[in-house]
Amino acid sequence: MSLQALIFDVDGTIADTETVHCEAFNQAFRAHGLDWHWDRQLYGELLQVTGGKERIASYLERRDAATLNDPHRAQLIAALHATKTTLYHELLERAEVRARPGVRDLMNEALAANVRLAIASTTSVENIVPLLTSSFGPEAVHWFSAIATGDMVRRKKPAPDVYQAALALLHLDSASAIAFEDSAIGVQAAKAAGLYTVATPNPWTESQDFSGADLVLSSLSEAAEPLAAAAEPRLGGQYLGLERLVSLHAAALSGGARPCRS
Ligand code: XBP
Ligand code: MG
Repeated sequence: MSLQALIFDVDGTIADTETVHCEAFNQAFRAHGLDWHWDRQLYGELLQVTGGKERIASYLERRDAATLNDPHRAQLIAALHATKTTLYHELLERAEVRARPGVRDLMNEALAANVRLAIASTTSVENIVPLLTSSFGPEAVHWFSAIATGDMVRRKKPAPDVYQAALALLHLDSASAIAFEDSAIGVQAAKAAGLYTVATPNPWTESQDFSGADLVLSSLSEAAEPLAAAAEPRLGGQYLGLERLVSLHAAALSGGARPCRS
């Protein structure tokens, strides 16, 4: 079974967008006259809850469990999240959010080798398009054969739903694709979908448990920069690149990894 597609998580994997999301949440709270403030430590904890609305709901419950009975709770969460999403777009427009090291190189290699690109993200398409534009330019959204998002599926990560949706859109089974994730929750989702999974932790997630991933790297690294041998002893200081990925993926499959169809 040859490698047919690379499926990328978005937030934290393609670019460090969680810093921007966190700022957008805090600006939205202020815009609604709330004295809430998510500092770095609190947001790092709240990131264990995937989905912006679910994250706000989780915070509300932490503050006051009684709000669970508030009849206006859903309306408040929806209003806050809508404001946050608008502010997130404004922040993306004002400041270019650079892609993480090596992401663009690997995407270019894949496209040149007719390996398709896809996205499996908890966030929404309305957030993904401006992020791709900010990081890669307006043409980037056309690089992707499939974009599966949290609002398209019943269960968000760590459930496998969004990766299964991406595989279904690609008409592939899990043995033909590789997933790229930045968080332990995302690795759980990709592995539950049966995918070979490369983890590239970032400052928001580096303390999490990545033991479930097939490969853990500090970043995908630029093609010219060999990865530090310590990052992945099996690579022996080689940089990743598509060819190395294909051989690692094939070795994992021949080792008995069981594909599963979505
Ligand atoms: C990360 C998430 C998202 C973002 C916020 O998504 O969990 O909820 O933090 O975006 P990914 P929304 O799967 O790409 O890592 O507010 O639109 O949910
Ligand atoms: Mg992520």
